[in-house]
Amino acid sequence: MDVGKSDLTDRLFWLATEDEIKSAQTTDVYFKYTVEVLEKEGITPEVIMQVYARNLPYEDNWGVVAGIYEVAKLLEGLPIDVKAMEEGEIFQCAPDSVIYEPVLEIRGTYTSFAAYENPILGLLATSSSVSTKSARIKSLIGDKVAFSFGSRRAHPALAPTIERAAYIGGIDRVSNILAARLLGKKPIGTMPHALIQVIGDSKKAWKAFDEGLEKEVPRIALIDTFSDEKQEAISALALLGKSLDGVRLDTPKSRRGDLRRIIEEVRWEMSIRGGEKVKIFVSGGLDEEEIQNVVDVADGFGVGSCISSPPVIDFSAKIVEVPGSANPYRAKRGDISGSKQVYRKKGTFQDIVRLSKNRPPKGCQPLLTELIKKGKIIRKFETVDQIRQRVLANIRSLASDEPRISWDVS
Ligand code: PCP
Repeated sequence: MDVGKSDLTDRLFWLATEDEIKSAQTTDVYFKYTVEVLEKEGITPEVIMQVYARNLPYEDNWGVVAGIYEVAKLLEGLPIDVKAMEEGEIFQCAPDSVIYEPVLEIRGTYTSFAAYENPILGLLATSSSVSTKSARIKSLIGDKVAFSFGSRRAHPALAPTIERAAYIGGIDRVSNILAARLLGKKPIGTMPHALIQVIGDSKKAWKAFDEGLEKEVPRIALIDTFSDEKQEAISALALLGKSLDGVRLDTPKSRRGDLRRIIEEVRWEMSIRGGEKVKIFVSGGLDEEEIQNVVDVADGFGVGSCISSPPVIDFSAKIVEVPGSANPYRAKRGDISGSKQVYRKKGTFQDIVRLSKNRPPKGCQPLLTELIKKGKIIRKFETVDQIRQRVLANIRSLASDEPRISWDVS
């Protein structure tokens, strides 16, 4: 019986290399079977495949698609044409309808890209799930700040992907050093409990932090390690005075009680002592609900697992058309045939889905545009800041413009 391997010899971690990803070695074996059978049968038609999510793990029916640029690099060089939404675009689902919004479309000989279905979906699901959760959090907090602290909750190889997706989804700053470097940003951090535990005294730790680090590092004192947040906040203010930029409450669940009231106490006690400008950051197991509960009394949020291990957006990749064949429309049960385009009425989130070959509706713009032509990437990638600004603008508009999908076959 195959007892499997205890460890690896050609690499340190159980991770795919870039070359293995690029050559679709991470695919599922049934795609290998499929290509083998089709090639032996000489059945190698051109097909149109579309990638879409039939539903979202949220009440709201909108998501932020991300990972498109990585998919472009994955597919570059294959003899295919690809259309896609822009990185960071808002896409919609209609869970009570058969319609969906494709975020990507591939056209080419099926056997030439069949094996890539896995990595395409993996790249889109990972980044879109993080970007969508990040956008939801940012839409909750408005102009307040949210920091991504969650890279520690995922495999370290994914840190750059996760933090990029969080940033373009609207999160203000990331804590992961490598990810921040690749983003061209400065990482954000406060202080861990370990610093205070090793020194053994909160005040000594805050003082050492203030005296030991360059001035650009924000002086945000962690105030929940050994004693009550209110007392520690008063002590931190008394000790650091004007150099105290903020305090962070990471109150453990066993002491949390009413986090909102604790924050208000800290706000009151610091403000009556001249610390009204000291920011209050909260962290520790934050999710949308807990952020919602304290969004008006806290100034900033450190969010980890909620961003780095979000509910997954379940993208599917399905053949919707075999153009030029006797029966081109062959959607599987539960789906609808034909290459579709998503048209968005300018300045709104009113979308119309139509067959790509049908005439576009007036006053709308198509969301699926050319990404790859004959294997060559023809889209100019935007910077992460350009993408993020567009997502933030969309988040603001979504607050007032109810997104809607309609479809017709005209
Ligand atoms: C880290 C940091 C934040 C946590 C992670 C954010 O704390 O202080 O509180 O991640 P989360 O949103 O998933 O909780 P930990 O490393 O968990 O250390 P501790 O258990 O002392 O909070």
